[in-house]
Amino acid sequence: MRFEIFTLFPAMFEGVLTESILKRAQARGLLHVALHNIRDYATDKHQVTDEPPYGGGGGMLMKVEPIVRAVESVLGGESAPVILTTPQGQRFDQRMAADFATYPRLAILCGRYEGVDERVRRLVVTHEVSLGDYVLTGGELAAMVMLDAIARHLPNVLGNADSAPNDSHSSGLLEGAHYTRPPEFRGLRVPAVLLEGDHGAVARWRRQSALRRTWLRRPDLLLNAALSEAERYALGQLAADWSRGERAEDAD
Ligand code: 6GU
Repeated sequence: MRFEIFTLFPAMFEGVLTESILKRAQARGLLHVALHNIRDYATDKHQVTDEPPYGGGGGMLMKVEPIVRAVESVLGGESAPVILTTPQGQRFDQRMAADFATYPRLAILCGRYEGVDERVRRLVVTHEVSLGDYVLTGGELAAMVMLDAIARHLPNVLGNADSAPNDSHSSGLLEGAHYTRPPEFRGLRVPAVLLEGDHGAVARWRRQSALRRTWLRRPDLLLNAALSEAERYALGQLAADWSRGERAEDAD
């Protein structure tokens, strides 16, 4: 998959792209990231990319011409989603990350200042995406978050082929508790079932742990999770224990 990132600050991406999983994915040819400096597409001799808004009001806006030139010359008429990062966009989530991962090519336009000239939206933007209800100084961090979350859905990017479907949110639930060696630390023991090698029992325990954790931390997710009858019953038991004062431990 190829990402075309349009930004005024390409150097911000360096660390993210040159370490760990994203570095390896690029080295293996699974992921290509091209950084395009919008300033290079400005037409005037001072390479101006921002201006105060018509009508006043303070702040600066990103100008329309450099952005449209940049996007049109890089995409060259090929159709690809062009995502504008903006706090006014649709909220980014795991489903959106998986959907975007199905495209061979994706452009991300990093908004800055008070935003972009409205004509940028009309002319080149296909999707507007926000990370959440807070304001960042610019869209670069948001673009890196999206790039990372999308890239880990690409085939072979993650080491273990089945780790993405088990992630928090992929199943509609949070992930449950995990343990590694040693079996006991400062009196805290790893649940016995995990040490006994019964894979079926381990899978049931994990699902139960995920359900419990989701119920405690993000009960809103349970409304849309695909649950079996037995799981709905188990949740009812959790709720009944809770109301009797037998509080389920979060870290089991
Ligand atoms: Cl995508 N951009 C900016 N500037 N702020 C944000 C955001 C995006 N998502 C949350 N806050």
